[in-house]
Amino acid sequence: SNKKTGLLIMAYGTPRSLDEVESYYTHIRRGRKPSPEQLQELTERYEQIGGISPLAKITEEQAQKIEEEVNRRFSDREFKSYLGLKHIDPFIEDAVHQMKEDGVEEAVTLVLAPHYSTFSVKSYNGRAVEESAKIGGPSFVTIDSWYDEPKYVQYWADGIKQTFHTIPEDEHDKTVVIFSAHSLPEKILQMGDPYPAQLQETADLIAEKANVPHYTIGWQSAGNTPEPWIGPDVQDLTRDLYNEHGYKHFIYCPVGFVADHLEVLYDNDYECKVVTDELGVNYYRPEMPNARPEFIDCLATVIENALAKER
Ligand code: FEC
Repeated sequence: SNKKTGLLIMAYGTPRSLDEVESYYTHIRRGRKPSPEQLQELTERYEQIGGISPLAKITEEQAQKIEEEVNRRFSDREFKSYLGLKHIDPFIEDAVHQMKEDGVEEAVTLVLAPHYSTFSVKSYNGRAVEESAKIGGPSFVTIDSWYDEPKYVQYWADGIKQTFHTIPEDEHDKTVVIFSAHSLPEKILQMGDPYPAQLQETADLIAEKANVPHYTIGWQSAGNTPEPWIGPDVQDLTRDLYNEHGYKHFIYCPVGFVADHLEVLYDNDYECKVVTDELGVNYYRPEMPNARPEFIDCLATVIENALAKER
């Protein structure tokens, strides 16, 4: 019979309603409750993007569709997906318990973020492996990163090409693409974290494929802590690029993320647009991958490659 294989699909997680914002935020802050002002500020950001209800659905849809697609591709395995979230239930640990209950002995881990960092992917995979060791759960084939998967590169290259079609040809040279990912505390640099170099490589690959004349990388959504975070921040970068080069068109590609969530709908579509409006230049942001078929195909390929390496 077919080999039962778990798919541990991990993502950041988002509150499902405004009532859950406080517990979610407390978890992100490693158990420290936010002040009423901080809570208010985050709640207002969610309200600004029209509330939060659709965001959680995207991750669920991604997991469901990945499961369907890998089941189409393998005749000797039967895959079942388990959603494991970093900051809200079902937590990563819950998913590991469910797999054990279901008798899953082998599973593949996939984090819905392309770049590896000790702050992101390492902690997702680490939590899964640790919990499994504690309870005698499944053994894992862990995927560390997929930032250079050709289908991911193609996805963004296509989005950028489509965007360029909406810009007059003689202004392509007045157009810049900003590739970004979530900022992290600067101390990761001293730890030799591969995260910044991986973002640069994603940008180089996409820019080459889409024939982008001008591009650069930037960082977004930095936390509100006293320690320094990796820069330049995308908002400052927008101003600097305008001042130095006089670009008229700014295309934002938040390639460190894969869904329409707060960090994109607010930090790009609202905050960066405030700056482009102020400068009198045009704002563009290609569509996020979400559960689009091309992206599901991309992630199924990432899983297929990881399992092929194990053989
Ligand atoms: O739409 C949503 O509801 C969730 C959007 C969301 C995504 C996301 C992705 C990443 N984060 C990463 C690191 C950090 C670090 C801190 C931090 C704080 C927040 C806060 C919110 C938030 N993050 Fe997030 N992140 C998202 C949302 N993140 C809300 C708290 C308020 C704020 O600071 O804005 C700082 C924690 C601390 O204070 O100690 C560090 C990384 C990613 C990308 C990789 C991944 O998706 O896992 C890295 C989406």
